[in-house]
Amino acid sequence: MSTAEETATAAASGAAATERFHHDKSPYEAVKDTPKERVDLLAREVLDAIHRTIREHRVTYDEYNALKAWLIQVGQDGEWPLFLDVWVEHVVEDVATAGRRGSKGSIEGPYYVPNAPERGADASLPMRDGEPGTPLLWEGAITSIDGTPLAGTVELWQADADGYYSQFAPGIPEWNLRGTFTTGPDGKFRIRTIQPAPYQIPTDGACGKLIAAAGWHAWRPAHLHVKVTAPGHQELVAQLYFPGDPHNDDDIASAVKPELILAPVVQDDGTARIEYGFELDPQED
Ligand code: MBD
Ligand code: FE
Repeated sequence: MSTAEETATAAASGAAATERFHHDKSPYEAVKDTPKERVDLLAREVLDAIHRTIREHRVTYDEYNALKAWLIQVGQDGEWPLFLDVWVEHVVEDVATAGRRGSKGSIEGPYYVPNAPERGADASLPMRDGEPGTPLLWEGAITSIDGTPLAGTVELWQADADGYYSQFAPGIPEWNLRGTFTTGPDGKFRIRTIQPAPYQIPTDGACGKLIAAAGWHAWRPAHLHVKVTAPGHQELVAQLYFPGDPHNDDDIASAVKPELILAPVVQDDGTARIEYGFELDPQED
């Protein structure tokens, strides 16, 4: 990639997302005691589903070879995190949170980075001078499902008004529009940021190739990502959306739920004010 023009490319954001995933603790650690029987069952059922599709639709050698080339390209472009989080994670999230009584969650996606700068309970997200976009003022609180306020953290990350995430697109300051807000015993937070724009996943890589070949679209509605924690409570990962977004009903990542749509009120100074809090489920054990 030319540093002179600093173009956002699928391969560059894919490489960053893949590297980020490998920086977390080994994903194998948590499943190291999985019995062979379960691995056998899951692997066999997935393969059976592929075999069934091939037989039912008489998949040809040309199609098989195109698939093989495409799967190789997904890896070369670093787009496995993108592919899996867009087309698979929402079902994993549904299953994982089915028993929750508190706030609804949604998928994390490929662009979370831990340890974003600490901002306190009442502050702005880190942003550039004159960061484009409608100013947002967001007030809320972290509580337990019985209403008890919780001292905890809200990590917030979002795309800018052009749909780009810091750390994954070039030319954006590190930690731009990423922050950690820590609440006191009253659980309350007040965050200033800007309204993100609808977001198109990269179209110039392997995922974009699938989207074009299938006649799909690449859009996600505008969204704010959050990860909320408090001692003794289950971590909540969610995304919040804006009413009237044309892609709330056809998010490519299938990650919108009605409970996650905000109700902003535009004030005289043009700031959109939102109230939205989080109810966390107590830890299970
Ligand atoms: C995103 O910004 C996102 O949130 C998801 C889930 C997938 C791709 C890009
Ligand atoms: Fe996102």
